[in-house]
Amino acid sequence: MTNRERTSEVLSLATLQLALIQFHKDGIVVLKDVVEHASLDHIRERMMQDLPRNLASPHVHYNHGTAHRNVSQTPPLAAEYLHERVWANRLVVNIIEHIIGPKPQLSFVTSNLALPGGQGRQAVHSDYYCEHLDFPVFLEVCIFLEDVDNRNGSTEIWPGTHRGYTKKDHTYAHFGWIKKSVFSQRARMSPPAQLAISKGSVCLRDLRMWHAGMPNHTATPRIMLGFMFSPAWFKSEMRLRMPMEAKVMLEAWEHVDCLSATEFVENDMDYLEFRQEIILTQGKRVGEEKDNHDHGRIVPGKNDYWEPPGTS
Ligand SMILES: O=C(O)CCC(=O)C(=O)O
Repeated sequence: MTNRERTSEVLSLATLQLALIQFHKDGIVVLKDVVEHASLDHIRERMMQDLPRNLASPHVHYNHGTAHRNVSQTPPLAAEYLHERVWANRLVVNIIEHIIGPKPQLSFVTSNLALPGGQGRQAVHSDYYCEHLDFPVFLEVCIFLEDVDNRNGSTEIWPGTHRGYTKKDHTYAHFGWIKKSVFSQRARMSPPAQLAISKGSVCLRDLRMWHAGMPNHTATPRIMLGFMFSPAWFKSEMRLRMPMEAKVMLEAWEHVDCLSATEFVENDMDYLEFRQEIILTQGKRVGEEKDNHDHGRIVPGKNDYWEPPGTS
């Protein structure tokens, strides 16, 4: 990518082609240096202030067991924190539009904090836990608020696993942990990796792609924001909740649809207590088939992740 593309926020045809080929091949593409650090630091500072209250809440949500210390936290939703290059980066949206069509709908916002001192790691899983179509539908924009690599919990990714796998490959009915026999066979062909990703980069991934949260061996929390987009025609059943003061800003982002899946709240909104439900199915009764988010209680064991031959 060139600096000219970064400044104009328009991708050249050559970059767009490269990004799309990469995305369709691996299920993930990374755009380097497309968000200014000041915006990331602004959000990070607030999230670090919010962290003690999130951890103290009776509703705190740990992913894949409490001991691993991977916790979800709603990022600040007040208007001053809605930096466009984070929430609706035009370069990334340009790629998204060529994958799932114009004006993609935003219907889910979250973050994962890999906290220091965690034990173990996450199970290899796909976030698309239910039956799904055989082409890209939900895309997640992941933004780390700091440099990441294998020391501080860069996510383990399994390139190419967005294609060819379905719910039959999952261990449990309502969340997408992958069966040992299936990921072992895949690893022989194409093992996973933990990428080194610099601050300011944006990852775009197909929600079907397998991945896993990894331990943070440093003393500083690693924060990854996640924004889920889906095609306008799909009509996601998830609902965002945002303070009314954010509406003008979201309306101004005409390149994305941040409105049709959003309920605006008039009074003071405690965004930290807004813990969004993941619903990726369509037309089903809520609760019929969904990620029950009970990962906090089920701890991944040795059968839930891959280790290179000769380890342990
Ligand atoms: O925090 C991460 O790196 C990944 C988290 C994740 O995949 C999850 O909680 O489902």
